[in-house]
Amino acid sequence: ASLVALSQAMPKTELHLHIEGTFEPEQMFAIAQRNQVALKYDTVDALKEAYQFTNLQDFLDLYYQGMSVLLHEADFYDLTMAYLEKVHSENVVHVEIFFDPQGHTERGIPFEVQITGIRRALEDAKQRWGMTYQLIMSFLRHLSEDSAFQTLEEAKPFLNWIDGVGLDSSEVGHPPEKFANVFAACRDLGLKITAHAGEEGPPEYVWQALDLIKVQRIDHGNRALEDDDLVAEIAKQQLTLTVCPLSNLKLCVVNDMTEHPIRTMLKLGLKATVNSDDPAYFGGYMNDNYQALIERTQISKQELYQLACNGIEGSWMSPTDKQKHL
Ligand code: ES4
Ligand code: ZN
Repeated sequence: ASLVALSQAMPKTELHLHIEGTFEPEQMFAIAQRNQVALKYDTVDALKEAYQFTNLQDFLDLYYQGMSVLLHEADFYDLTMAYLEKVHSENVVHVEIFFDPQGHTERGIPFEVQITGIRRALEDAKQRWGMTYQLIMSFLRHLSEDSAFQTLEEAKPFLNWIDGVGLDSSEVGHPPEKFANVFAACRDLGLKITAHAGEEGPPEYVWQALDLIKVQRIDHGNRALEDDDLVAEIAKQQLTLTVCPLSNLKLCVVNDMTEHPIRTMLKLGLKATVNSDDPAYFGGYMNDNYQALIERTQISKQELYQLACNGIEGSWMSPTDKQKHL
């Protein structure tokens, strides 16, 4: 069979996925209409034409605009269910989903509305298909640590539903050290910890994620490769990197897919995985990310298998779920 067919057939995990980044333009217009809110673009095509980014911030500006039409529990349910149906069809058996509570509470949408809708879809997918999941709330790093603490307070009634905490949004100028105290509080509550690091930010930010945030994995991590000691430390700790090939291309973290460092990461002994990040904005879901690597790099069958295995091993699923999927 072709490598593409093989990659499509493999059972896969998604460990780096922002649920608000799965908002397809068609669904965005439908929900905007039923909520009677206006979008800045007149048509689906006009919106899609705006999806040309030169850096992370270009994208984030549109991402926050898009999510602003989400008002009700049913909106969060519909968004999440559309994503889960899509990746179920791609043989994704386990998902770890980020949501950005502050992107919604700042607009007056209660934490409870968000998490109830997202979780109901995840539970339905589990019932229907045996899909397993973890739910990760992410702090917006362009906001203050106080705002993150406030969000943690709002999350407390729902801690049974929250598996981990992440750190996302505009990286440069907002190093992990800014959030050292709130992540210490999260660790004390028994939450698992991850952070975006080394997407646009320097190796120093990845060091801070390790040493100050004490991450259990790293989201992206591309720029860690600039520092040999850092590579050695990530390998020593066996930290998983949740790498996002199409995201890296769209946000110009790499200039061309042929230059994507994911195979280098594997050769250096790093536990790289393939993920889609914000698939509605970056031109593809899980299988598209594998296909891009297959078509544009010299990736082997062995490496594809390694990436999928790293996804199972690096996931936060329970040992029982791991048994089930192996
Ligand atoms: C994100 Cl690609 C990426 N990087 C940082 N923060 C994000 N939030 C949503 N997608
Ligand atoms: Zn991300």
